[in-house]
Amino acid sequence: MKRLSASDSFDLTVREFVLPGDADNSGEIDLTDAIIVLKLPAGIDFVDINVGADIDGYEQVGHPELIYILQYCAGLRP
Ligand SMILES: [Ca+2]
Repeated sequence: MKRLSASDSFDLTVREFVLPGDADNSGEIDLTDAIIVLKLPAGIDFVDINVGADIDGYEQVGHPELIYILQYCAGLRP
């Protein structure tokens, strides 16, 4: 095993925790997130949307996220 010294360098990837469904990155899932997602197909931009709100891995926020958010708010999701 190689010992590290002060002159060694290495790459470090830091991943920010994101809450799926949290469209406004407020730290919780609520109806505000649903409203934000509803605005997108209506053509109303929300510039600060949290792309980490994606729940299905398609790196987009849309209907699947809206359904997830509404189910979460209704207590149907843990
Ligand atoms: Ca939120």
